[in-house]
Amino acid sequence: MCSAGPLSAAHRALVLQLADVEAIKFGSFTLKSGIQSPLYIDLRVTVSYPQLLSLIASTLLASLPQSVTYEALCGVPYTALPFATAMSLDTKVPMLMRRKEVKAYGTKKSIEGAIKPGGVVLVVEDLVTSGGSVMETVQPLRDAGCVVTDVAVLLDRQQGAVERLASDGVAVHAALGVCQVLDVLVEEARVDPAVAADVRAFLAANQAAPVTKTYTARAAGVKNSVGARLLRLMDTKRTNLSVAADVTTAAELLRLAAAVGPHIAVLKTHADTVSDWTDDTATALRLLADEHDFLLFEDRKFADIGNTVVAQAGGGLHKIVNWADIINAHAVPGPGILSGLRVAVESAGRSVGVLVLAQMSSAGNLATALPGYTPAAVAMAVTEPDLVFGFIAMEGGLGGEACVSMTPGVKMGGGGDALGQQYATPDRVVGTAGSDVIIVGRGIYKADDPAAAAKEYREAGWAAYERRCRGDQL
Ligand code: S5P
Repeated sequence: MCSAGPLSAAHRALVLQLADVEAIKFGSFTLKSGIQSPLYIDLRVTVSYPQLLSLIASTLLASLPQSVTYEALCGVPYTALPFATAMSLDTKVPMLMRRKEVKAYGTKKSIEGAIKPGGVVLVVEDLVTSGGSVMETVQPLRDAGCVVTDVAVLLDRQQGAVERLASDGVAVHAALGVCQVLDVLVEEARVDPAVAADVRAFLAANQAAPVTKTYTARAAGVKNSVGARLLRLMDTKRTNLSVAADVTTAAELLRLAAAVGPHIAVLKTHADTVSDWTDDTATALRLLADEHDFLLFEDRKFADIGNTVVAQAGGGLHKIVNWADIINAHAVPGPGILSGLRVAVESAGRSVGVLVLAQMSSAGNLATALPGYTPAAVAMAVTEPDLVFGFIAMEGGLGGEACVSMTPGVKMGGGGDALGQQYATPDRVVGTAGSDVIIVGRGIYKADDPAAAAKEYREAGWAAYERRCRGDQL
């Protein structure tokens, strides 16, 4: 992993300047995955240092082999946008720009700029770990008709991105590898050799192991019995589809559940949108769940203090923990919410699993926008593995392979709605972002034939999972 050649003077100067502005730090940091890392790299700060930006641009350009030619540059948002801009100003090569949030109105374009179909685009990225974020820019460029075969990267964490992007037909040209950075900082007495050794050991032990294992292989490590059952059920039934049954009457709900039942692993309900909900609705849903072998997930999104959620989960009109297999909770109230849900679950005397909302799909949501939110939510969740088995999240891998990621905002063709929903395709969610379960609402229940639509989503989600297991696309 740490084999790399000696660096030029410009590369060495770049390393020292990155350390000067604290873009590279040593200590103990909680990563988004919940893992403690002795190394923290945050290159966003570079935007405030124009001299450094221009050194980054010239070093990125100098690190490209002569054979790499391109007609446009496209930075991966956001950190690499100024890098691509500086490279464009240096070379006079035009830029394209990818939107992170696709507009729900107007043109719905995800790539802005003067796109030339068949034009070769060089993607620019600040940091690669698994390569997932690079593919989130490569894929829309390819969808728009551009040819993308190369990415210029400032820093490679050397945790597997090169191999994985190669399997997607993208060659990585990194100006710096993390091991070279460590070498320079030790030689210049900026970092203690013992700290550098720690970081090397950490990197070796944490090779971005994209969860390429099968669901069943992961089930044994899942302490919550519902989570383990879900993983096994998905492999047995060959489906990673959850239908969001957002209908408004009990009759519609039961009709939809019966129609999609053979294709799904999970039926997700919003009981409080059903105008005529009774205990009989829950009983009928349970019968259908048992008949077709799927789990019931009541998406109540608890968000209150422990004492209140005990009553909300156990009582009221819906008595959720009496019939749901899966419930979910926001992390905002702190660990007390999990303690409250535990009380409600234990008094119901049934097996129930909890998902923590670590990220959301809606534009501008604070869970995704605030840098520390997702790691804090993951850290809270992983302390109670017998109760919490995973996350509502836009990506997989949060909390490690013993956690399940379920992702809403899924629709063939992507796009969004007028109220902030942002969609990704099943392939992107399971294949590129590494999530485990796709949650599809309107794409299925609004279709003319919901059963046929469910079959189509099931096949797309499953094909992406099979490719992921083979390591074809990550
Ligand atoms: O961040 C989220 C979390 C959830 S659970 N974004 C979401 O859209 N959801 C739910 O997923 C939402 O409440 C709805 O039930 C479903 C998405 O429905 P669709 O019609 O947009 O596919």
